[in-house]
Amino acid sequence: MKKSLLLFAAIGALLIGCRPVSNPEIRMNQVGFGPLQEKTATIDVCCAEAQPYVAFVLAANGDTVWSGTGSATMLNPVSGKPRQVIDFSSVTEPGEYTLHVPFGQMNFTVCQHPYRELTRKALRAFYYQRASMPIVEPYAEGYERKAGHPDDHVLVHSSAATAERPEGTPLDCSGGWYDAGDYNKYIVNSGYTMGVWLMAYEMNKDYFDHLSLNIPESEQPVPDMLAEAMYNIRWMMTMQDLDGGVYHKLTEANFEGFIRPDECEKTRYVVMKTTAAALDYAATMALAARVYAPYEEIYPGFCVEATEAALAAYGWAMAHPDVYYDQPKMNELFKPEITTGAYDDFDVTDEFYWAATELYLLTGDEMYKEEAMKHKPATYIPAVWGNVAELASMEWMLRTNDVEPLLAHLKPYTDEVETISVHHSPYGNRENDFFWGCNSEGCCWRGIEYLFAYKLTNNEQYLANAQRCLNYILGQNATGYCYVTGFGQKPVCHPHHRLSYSHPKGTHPGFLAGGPNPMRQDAETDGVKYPKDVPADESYLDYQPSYASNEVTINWNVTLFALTAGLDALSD
Ligand code: G3I
Ligand code: 9MR
Repeated sequence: MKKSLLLFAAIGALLIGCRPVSNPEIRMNQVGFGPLQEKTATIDVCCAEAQPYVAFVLAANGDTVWSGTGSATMLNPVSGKPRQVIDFSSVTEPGEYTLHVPFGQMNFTVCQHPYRELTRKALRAFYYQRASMPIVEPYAEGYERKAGHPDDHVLVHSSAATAERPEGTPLDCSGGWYDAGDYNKYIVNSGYTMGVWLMAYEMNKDYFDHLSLNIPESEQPVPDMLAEAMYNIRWMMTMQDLDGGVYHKLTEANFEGFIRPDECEKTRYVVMKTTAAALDYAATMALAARVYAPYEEIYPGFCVEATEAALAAYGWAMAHPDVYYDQPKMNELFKPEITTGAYDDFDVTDEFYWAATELYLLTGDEMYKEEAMKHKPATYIPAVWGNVAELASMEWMLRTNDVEPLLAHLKPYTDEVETISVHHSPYGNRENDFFWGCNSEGCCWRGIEYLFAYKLTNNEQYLANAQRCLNYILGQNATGYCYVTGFGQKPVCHPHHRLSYSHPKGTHPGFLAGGPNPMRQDAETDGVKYPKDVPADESYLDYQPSYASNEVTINWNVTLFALTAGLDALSD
């Protein structure tokens, strides 16, 4: 009985393609390589003194198409583990291959568009995240579910009460995407996500104009990715108060359990207006008013409405330049207590810079240019939800070509690839590369920076490094995981994602997991157990409770597809 159960479990696991293959010695991009793309893999070797290992590549018909050796042994600068890099870039014919090394083997694919399906799935992930509507076939592609969180009767929290909208006033704030593994909707993170989203669109318009996502709006004469984004932008618009201020978030008082959206019954609130929310909102609306201008017929009146919304929000922020979201402090003053995601940010200089930049580009009003320059940061800082300066800097770079600060920022990482990187990547060579959400905020974002540098300079070295960042995400990394659900031979199977956990079909495809995080906040507060003494770059658990290393979010997924789409667009 036991044996047959085991057999069934094994067959079931194989059928759903979610059985991690234990192959610790070989780490490589498990999704595929373009014909002319650099192709490398990383192998573990016995010791620092190991001589280059012998390796060869077999084609599907058994022919040896490449043979050679690994590099000199290098010690991983984070863990100290001895590794070698194998370079088999000369395999250029599309096909299925196997890389053989002394202690193992691993299959890989060479094809013309290795990242098209990945890009499509990473974008479709947002369709799955839609609140307030059912996910139906033929768009669900196997992941149908009932609507949840109508959000048409959200209450004004005491922290957000005004004379016109006193505490408990019901508002209709339906639609939008769930933020992450939780079911709440946060303006700061949505704003950042829309910024990266629309910037990705602007940089690859032709590509996205032709990318079909199979969503309910696919028949409309508007690019699918803009239609998907509009679902969230419309929700964001409902979050503006009558005075121009914007609620920080729409949330339950405390996180839901791991139940389906349609089972959720907690009261939802709009909470406290903040400067960061107003500015991220203003930037998003100004950017959207510009990007959606050609689609006036499909979205009548949208651009005027978005422009007015942006101006009003910016005006509010100028009048309230330092209202920060401090959840513990807020909870001392207002009830019910709110314990969900904070997205707290106590420096809004960068938000002023981004919003003023977008308002200037939309209106041409010099006042906003002055405002932008007043808030421009002195140093170069990668863009994350809590620091959006680079989103503005990218807009300026596109117009002035002043790319030097970006190149200077990238230089040390570029140098590391050739000198110390056991994963042949400009990411993952430093202890501080690893933190909550680092797969996106560290690795994918750096890949996007390289792509951007390539666009502005045409220097192929930057393109190669963008690709290397993606290789890291897709398996050439310290854990050997392909960090995107539904992809790779060692995929992420158990993300911290209520939608996936509560769905009969389980893990939804196309989501990027947060990644190794040595701070392990989930261990402290929720008793998540990590193996003892794991190095920073392996501090990751494919384990549903591990929200600090294995959650999925909209802001991370947008960087995934911005990177894969940018690379895929070049494969045509
Ligand atoms: O950015 C620094 C980095 O420069 C530094 O090297 C590193 C190590 O100290 O820390 C980094 O900061 C981390 C930051 O995430 C990175 O964005 C913080 O330690 C870490 O506490 C912070 O975590 C945030 C987390 O909420 C806790 O506040 C995540 O960014 C953020 O994505 C996450 O957001 C949650 C929402 O609140 C609720 N919904 C799910 C979502 C994802 O987990
Ligand atoms: O599920 C929550 C996740 O979305 C957040 O990122 C994370 C940090 O705020 O919190 C998760 O919720 C956990 C809560 O913080 C503590 N108790 C367990 C919850 C679910 O595992």
